[in-house]
Amino acid sequence: MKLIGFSFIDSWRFVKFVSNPRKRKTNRSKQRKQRTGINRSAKTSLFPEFILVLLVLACVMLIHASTVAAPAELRWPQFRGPGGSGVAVGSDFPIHFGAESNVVWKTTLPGGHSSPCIWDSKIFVTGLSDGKLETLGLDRHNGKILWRRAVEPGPMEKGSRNSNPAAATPVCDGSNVCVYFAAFGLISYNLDGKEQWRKPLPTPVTQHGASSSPVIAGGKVLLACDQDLDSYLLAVDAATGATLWRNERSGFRRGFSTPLPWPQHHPATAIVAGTLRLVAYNLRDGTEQWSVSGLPNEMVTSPVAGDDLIFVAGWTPGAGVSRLPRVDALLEQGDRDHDGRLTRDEAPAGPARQHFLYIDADKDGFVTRAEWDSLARIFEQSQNALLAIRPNGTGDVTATHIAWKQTRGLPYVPSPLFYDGRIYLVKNGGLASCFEAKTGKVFYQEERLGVVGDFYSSPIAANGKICVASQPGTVVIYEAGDILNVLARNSLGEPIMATPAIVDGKLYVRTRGYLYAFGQSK
Ligand SMILES: [Ca+2]
Ligand SMILES: [Ca+2]
Repeated sequence: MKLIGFSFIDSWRFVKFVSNPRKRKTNRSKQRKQRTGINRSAKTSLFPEFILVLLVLACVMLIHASTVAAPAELRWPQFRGPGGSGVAVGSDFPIHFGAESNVVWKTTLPGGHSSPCIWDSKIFVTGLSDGKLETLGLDRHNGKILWRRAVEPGPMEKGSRNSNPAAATPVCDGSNVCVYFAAFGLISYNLDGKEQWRKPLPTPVTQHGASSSPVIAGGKVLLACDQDLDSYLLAVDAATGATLWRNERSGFRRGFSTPLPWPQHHPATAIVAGTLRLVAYNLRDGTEQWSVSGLPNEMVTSPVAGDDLIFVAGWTPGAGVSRLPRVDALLEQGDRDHDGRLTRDEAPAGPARQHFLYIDADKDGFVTRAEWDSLARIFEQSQNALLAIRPNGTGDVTATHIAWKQTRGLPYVPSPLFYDGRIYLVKNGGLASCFEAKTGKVFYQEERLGVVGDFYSSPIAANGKICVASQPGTVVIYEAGDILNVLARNSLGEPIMATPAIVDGKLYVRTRGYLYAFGQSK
């Protein structure tokens, strides 16, 4: 007690002493006068006060420097960067580069389709290596792998030749690097690779793997898990992994779209595109706030925001199958063992055979009447469209909140890009389109980028330029604006599935085997 009392009083006296230099000065002057008999000038007596101000300022600056966030230009924190926009803040990227030119560094990575997630001086990616699902942390300046952590997968999701179990892009909020593997669930590491929590989740029931990436909004990790059975949207506490709410998305089949927190700076909703509908969920409790119909049976692209509108573009070959035959006619034709359901062998040629795995929602090898009718209803309503939506209202706002709609130039996998008042689309075959964001006015539609092949990565932009990579491995750079003007076609000689990232004047591109950092050579 005595010690505590002494310390407190002593500290208090010290604070009083420091915070009252005039009194201190007076005391010192008195002492000096007593000692020497000389009264010093006011000018020199101000000196200690000046030093004190400097010291206080230095302390304030030190505290400021240690707590203030690094600039937004150094962050590309999730799938398609800041707010999922695909637009780099205050940065640029090189126009010309290749496997041997303008390479700042190049690092060998395990296979994976996840995009680089960047937080200041670190890059995070995932991959599949020796049957394990890995998360890697790299030094952004030199590409050196700083850490890698692996988890053992559960049952792998049913894939296609173009899928990979490490497809979801990590998300980072400065404290968490949160990754999702469909064959495992969610895991959070700190930025140095220390595991903070894990939340195993059942492997989704789907056909082409899973690819929706987690996002973080308001301290919540959001994961859209649309599958052929029991789709849901999940919110967990970013700090602990504890489930906060889970919304069952009945009526939604397989989907690959990443949620869009909205509004961007203070999100109140999570906007999720899925089968036939786009829905805004209240972030607080996961309840449905508003929705718009008019989308295809399956959504692969993710919505984006700009000019106070939400843009969503969906195209599937399924929307071309406007009607499935009546199930009674099919059973009469194919159900040889008269058990009231169809095996794949029994399914008559045509849509029943072609879409068998899709229609067989629970993947038990039989198409039942209920399964058939459910997907037939979805196919009947399926529409390929680019919609611009006013993001407010309550309930079904389809009739009142669609600002405009377009139906040509629609992409299958690449998400739309909103950039500087325009919407850009890129579809397979290298066909680019551009619309005025506010009105839907066409600037150009299905014009050739001069690069063939499919496109899996989404367009991104910075400093008046757009960048998009073809699946066979050519990165196209073109000017943002009303007229298509291709600036460069850079072949990297390897397939590209991931969307590149732009940070600090560099372009980070993941190919099949490598992560490249491209920059202007000095
Ligand atoms: Ca049968
Ligand atoms: Ca079945």
